Amino acid sequence: MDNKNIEQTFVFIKPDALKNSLTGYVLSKFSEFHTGLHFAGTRIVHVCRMLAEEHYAEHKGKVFYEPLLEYILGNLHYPGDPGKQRVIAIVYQGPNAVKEVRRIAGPTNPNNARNDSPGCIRSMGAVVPIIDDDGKAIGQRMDNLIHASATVEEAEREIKLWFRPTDIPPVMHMFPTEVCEEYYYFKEGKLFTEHVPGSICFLAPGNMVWKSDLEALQMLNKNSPAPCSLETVVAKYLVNES
Ligand code: IDP
Ligand code: MG
Repeated sequence: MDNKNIEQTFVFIKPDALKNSLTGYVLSKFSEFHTGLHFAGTRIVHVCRMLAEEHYAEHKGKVFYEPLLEYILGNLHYPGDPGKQRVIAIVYQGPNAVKEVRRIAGPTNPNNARNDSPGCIRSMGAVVPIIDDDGKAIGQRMDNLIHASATVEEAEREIKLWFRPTDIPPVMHMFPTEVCEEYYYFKEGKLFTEHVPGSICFLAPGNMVWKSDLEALQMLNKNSPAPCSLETVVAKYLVNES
């Protein structure tokens, strides 16, 4: 078998696609028959604000940031219906997975997608005006049906942000893992290695963890500069916990 350039990439099916019953269409476009890619992991995720903020950290401060979070949290497509507020998170694996998935997803802006790449998934999306309290249009939201990692580095960050190692079969792991030897607790943005009232234990001895997460936790615990935020490590362990 030709193992050249086997990659993993990260996709999630956004609330607008779920609302419009486009899940089957998306999965079909990415099927192994069409792309040569296979599933390495899937999770139904009721997205919490911490995860959404970490995922879209690069857009913080932009006019579309808050509407984007509301969109991904499912508040716009399933208002008042938390039981339906979810996305389908997927890891795809195979040759040139990142580029292949981006090609089929198409351009970020659905209008550009329709013009430049008819037939791509995002050509079925919508551009929606963002209206302020006075009814004035102050920007646009791009409801583009799916997320897809743009680079190999982004894919690694996002897979580790959304998935625990145990969500992916060990034979499909592409990033090093380790067994945790300590307890780690989280409360109000702070890390603890012993239980404090109101804290949540997110890792315990014997849990399998991404090696890079464990290294980050060890640095954060010593108050040394870490390669990622505490929330980046914690968010995936709290997915669907409450
Ligand atoms: P991508 O999803 O194609 O990688 P990014 O620039 O990473 O595009 O942006 C993440 C998401 O944020 C987009 O999918 C889209 O929903 C939203 N977004 C990005 N740029 C804009 C913009 O200029 N206006 C409104 N929404 C945007
Ligand atoms: Mg992106």
